Amino acid sequence: MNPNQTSIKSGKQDMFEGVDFYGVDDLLSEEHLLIRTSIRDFVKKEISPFIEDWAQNAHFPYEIVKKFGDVGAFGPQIPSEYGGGGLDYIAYGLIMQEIERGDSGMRSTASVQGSLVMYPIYKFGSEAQKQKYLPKLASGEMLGCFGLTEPDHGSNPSGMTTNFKDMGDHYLLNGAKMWISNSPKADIAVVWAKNEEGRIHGLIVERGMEGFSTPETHNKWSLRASCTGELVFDNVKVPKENLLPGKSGLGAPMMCLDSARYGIAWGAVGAAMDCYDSARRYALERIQFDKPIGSFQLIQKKLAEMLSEITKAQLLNWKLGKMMNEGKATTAQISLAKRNNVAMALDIAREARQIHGGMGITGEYPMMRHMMNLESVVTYEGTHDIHLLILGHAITGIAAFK
Ligand code: TGC
Ligand code: FAD
Repeated sequence: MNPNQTSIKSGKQDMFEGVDFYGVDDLLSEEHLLIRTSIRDFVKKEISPFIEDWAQNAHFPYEIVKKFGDVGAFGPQIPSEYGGGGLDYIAYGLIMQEIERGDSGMRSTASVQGSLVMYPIYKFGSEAQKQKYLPKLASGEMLGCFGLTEPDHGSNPSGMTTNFKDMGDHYLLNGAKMWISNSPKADIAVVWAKNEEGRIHGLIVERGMEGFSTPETHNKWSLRASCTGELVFDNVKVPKENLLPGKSGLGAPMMCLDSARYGIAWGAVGAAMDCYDSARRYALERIQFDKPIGSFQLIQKKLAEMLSEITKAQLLNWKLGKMMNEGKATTAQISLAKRNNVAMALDIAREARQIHGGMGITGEYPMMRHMMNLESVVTYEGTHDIHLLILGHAITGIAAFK
């Protein structure tokens, strides 16, 4: 079945065909192109027809979790022996791009699971932890979340106060995390907390442990199809075998963030392409002053600038993906791409909305939803300004955070 013929977005066909002005596809392998096609088709069938309703109704479609597992969207970069896709970072990026073309909240669900839950268990977990959790997370049988941010410690996670004490046969965990994607529905949480010496460690906390709750955060104007909540730990007894043994210190969660921020750099290009695609079609269809509005220079300027920015971001992602595959990408290089591409996508969403005039504010078109989503994306995983400071640090050798 050709998804172009069947998928309906807000009562309209999802006609998206891709944006590739510079032949960036020539830089991709056959396998990359196949993976992209399969995820693009999945989005047209499983996300586009429903996303406006989910977002308007602030509904997280829990059934998408199993579907993401089936299509290989969870942990594509994790080795296949643990249920992951065993794919490279360019494939991972393409998957995030296509899912975020559908919706940033849907990409959040997938990237948290792959980069912030499966990755730390794979990288820092014991063999028993990997066997216990990774295959179920990969298949979508289990959903996870990642708890770093606290009410009083967002950009400055090293100040966290969530803590655990060694009680001999178990750890006792206390504290709270805030703004946690997937938390209200998650089966497990990878939680970052300080031990009695103030050293940060990762712990796997399971739903059902006494004293552990996950209240939902309501009234968001952004990422409305994704669920967000808190993690509250009130004397939670965590078995000792749930501590991630492989790495401690802030560097451990920061390594997870490198992987997730990389996925966001690709995802943002997906959102930008969706807005550009919609604007280009509308500009050719909408008649004012007896002509398609696409014939006016000011509209052409907007479209030309959008295409220029998308093309630059695609090339940036491809090169960053090569460096990720070689294990050479630095945190600052990832920051540059995350910061640039999310800001670019937000600008394009706003310009594309203008091209649609009044129609642009309705759910008939995707720009307002992308725009509101991107307000979260520009803030989470390090704000726009924090990434600027990470770059400033790399340029000067001087950290200006404090
Ligand atoms: P700083 O002094 O720079 O570093 C402390 C220690 O951490 C090490 N480190 C890294 N190690 C490996 N990889 C990295 N990327 C690392 N970054 C830092 C560093 O070497 C040092 O180690 P050591 O051994 O010397 O102690 O740290 P700082 O306290 O000054 O803070 C700076 C920094 C960069 C952490 C902060 O500016 C920052 O990035 N803040 C942003 C916080 C953030 O991004 N939070 C994200 C929460 S998760 C989330 O948003 C998920 S949304 C998911 C979704 O829905 O898609
Ligand atoms: P603050 O840190 O309070 O920042 C407020 C403002 O001050 C920002 O503009 C910031 O740039 C600026 N600022 C802060 N420090 C400096 C400085 N040194 N110099 C200059 N300016 C500065 N976290 C998780 O752990 N897991 C998740 O799954 C997760 N999901 C999220 C989902 C959503 C929808 C949202 C909105 C957030 C999520 N987060 C998650 C949290 C996110 O990572 C934080 O919101 C983000 O890191 C910023 O922290 P903050 O909101 O506390 O803002």
